[in-house]
Amino acid sequence: MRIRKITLRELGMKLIAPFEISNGVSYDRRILLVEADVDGVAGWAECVAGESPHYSPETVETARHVLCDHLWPLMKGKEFERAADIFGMLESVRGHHMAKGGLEAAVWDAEAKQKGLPLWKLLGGTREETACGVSIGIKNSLDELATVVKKELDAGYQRIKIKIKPGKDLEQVKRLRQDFPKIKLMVDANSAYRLEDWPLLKQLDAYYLMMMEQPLGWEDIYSHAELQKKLVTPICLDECVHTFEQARAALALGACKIINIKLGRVGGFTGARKIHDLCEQNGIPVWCGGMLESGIGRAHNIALSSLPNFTLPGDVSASRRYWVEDIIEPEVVVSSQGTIRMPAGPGIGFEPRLERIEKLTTRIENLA
Ligand code: OSB
Ligand code: MG
Repeated sequence: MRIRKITLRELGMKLIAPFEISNGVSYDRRILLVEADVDGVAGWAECVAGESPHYSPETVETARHVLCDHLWPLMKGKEFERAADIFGMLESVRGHHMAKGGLEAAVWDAEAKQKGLPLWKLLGGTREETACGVSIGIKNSLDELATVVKKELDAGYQRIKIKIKPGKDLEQVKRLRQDFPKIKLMVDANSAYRLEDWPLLKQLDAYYLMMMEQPLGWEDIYSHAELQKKLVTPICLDECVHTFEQARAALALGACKIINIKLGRVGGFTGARKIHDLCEQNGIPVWCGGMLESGIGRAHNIALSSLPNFTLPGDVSASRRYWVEDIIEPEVVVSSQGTIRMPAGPGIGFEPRLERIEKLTTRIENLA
């Protein structure tokens, strides 16, 4: 196989509602799509870098630069056997996992299409449907939060994750537990606390949360291990785990009992599968995180979620929670049971809507 050409498109897409997390608010997304021509077959993927470097150091701009000036030169004219080889071919570039993940995932889609297989089957997936949760941003009032939670539960979602930050934490959880004593509930702090805040986080133990996601520093595996010793609530790591080696360190130190796997954060499917397998061998469940993706990135998340150790509901939810109109056909829909079925078609199993994509494109670059 050889990548003949890459088309990078940046799209401007307005979220249906602003999404607030501990370190910023998103209103409009800059969606970076990677289309790879692999021996005449088009593979599509999304680079999930954000507009600003507040979740990870990468941004849409850094990803574009690294894709054009560093990753493409490593791939141009090179023969490879399968998409699984790409991660290794990009190894000389340090970090920049979201840029790498966008490129790698596009080649996976193309390989699956060449073989006439759904991507989830090519990956070795076994789950024919995946359980869905929702991630709910920080709200202005407790009533507003409770109203949104009720709406998502009524839609069928199996678990609720709320974003927290200092001053918007205990009261929020307490209120939801009053209104919804039995639901699967969890919190995500996006690194808003420090180990010294443990007495406050310890109070959350009273509300039998499924897990507490990334409470401490984005690179601070050690402090999570210290915190986990003090808590009954399982810690789930997100920001801290970019590599297999970091996952191994986190498990060895007891820094978490669950890992959220995001394709972009770990550099694509090869990195994701290695972390998935390590967790499976160690009895650590995983689930698929989200990055407010368009339908293209969402489709890849669905395929990833078919792997056997994705035993917990993910942050992969319906297109219409994010967008008035998505850029794939069909859109991602969630059943009233809170599940998404694996698609039957080849590759990602959803068609890019080229006309709509063109309309939303603000910038285009061809690498050949
Ligand atoms: O921490 O999981 C996170 C969105 C942007 C950046 C980080 C995170 C999130 C979400 C949203 O939680 C998940 C989604 O609905 O796509
Ligand atoms: Mg998170």
